[in-house]
Amino acid sequence: MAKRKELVVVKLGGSVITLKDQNRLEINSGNLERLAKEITEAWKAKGFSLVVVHGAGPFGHVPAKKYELDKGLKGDKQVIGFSETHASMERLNSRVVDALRRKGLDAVAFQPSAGGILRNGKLVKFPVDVLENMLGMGLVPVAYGDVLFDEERGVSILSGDHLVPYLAEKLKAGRVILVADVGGVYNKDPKKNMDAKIMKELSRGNVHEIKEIGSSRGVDVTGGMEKKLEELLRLADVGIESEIISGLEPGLLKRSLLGGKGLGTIIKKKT
Ligand code: ATP
Ligand code: IP8
Repeated sequence: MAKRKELVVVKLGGSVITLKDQNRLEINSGNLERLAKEITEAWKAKGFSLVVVHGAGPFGHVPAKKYELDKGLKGDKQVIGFSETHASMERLNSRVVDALRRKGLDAVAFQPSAGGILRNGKLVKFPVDVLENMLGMGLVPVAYGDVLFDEERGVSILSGDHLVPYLAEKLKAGRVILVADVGGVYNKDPKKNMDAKIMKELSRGNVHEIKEIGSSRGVDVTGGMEKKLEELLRLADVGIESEIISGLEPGLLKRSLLGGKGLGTIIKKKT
């Protein structure tokens, strides 16, 4: 099998590809189509290996909250909720896969709950060997935040923000890019504070300069921007840098995929 090229892991945030802010169970098809086009154009121009992970927006966060899936298995309610939440995420996933395939990428749906296991919300098992084989063939696996079996809690939510650094580390990614509905991490929530300032670089050395960090306006059971940053700081600890950029600004993801840096917030190891 052909040796794979440098791996890029991209997360398409639920805040960009759905109407998360408005809590409406709808896809932002304008954003999704544009980002799918940018990804495909960059992939054709540069020829990297690629794993796409997407977030949930209301497709996952709303049913997960309704059935309290983030609180573990307590009864039949969570079993119904598991099925309902996963089905909703599959609907979103098939739209993402379709968008990428229509643009010309050989994208393939990758269901995290089929092979992943959590322990207290952290991945302890994931079929990375299957992903390796797919990447070796030139396929583009498209995974997502999902409901998983949890060895301690019965069920838990796997956030795309946890899956991205896990895969980046296991598959030794060269680049990790996350798109959100904001330009990066700010010192305060930019949606609530007009004077919020972007942090161009973040590490454990200056993270204390952030005055306010939280979630989006929409329902969110996985901790929003705060959890995202926590996960990416952990990834930086093992030497893998990442960048959060805006998915709303046309062309930015393509530039980033083509090697552009400093387009949002870089999360790196403390020097
Ligand atoms: P999903 O989890 O559905 O994939 P996402 O990863 O795209 O969503 P969120 O987790 O909703 O994105 O995080 C983005 C939101 O974080 C923004 O809409 C913004 O309002 C909010 N936020 C809160 N504090 C900050 C901050 N200090 N800097 C940047 N964004 C912040
Ligand atoms: O939006 C959450 O994934 P995220 C997944 O990447 C579910 O945090 C099912 C809520």
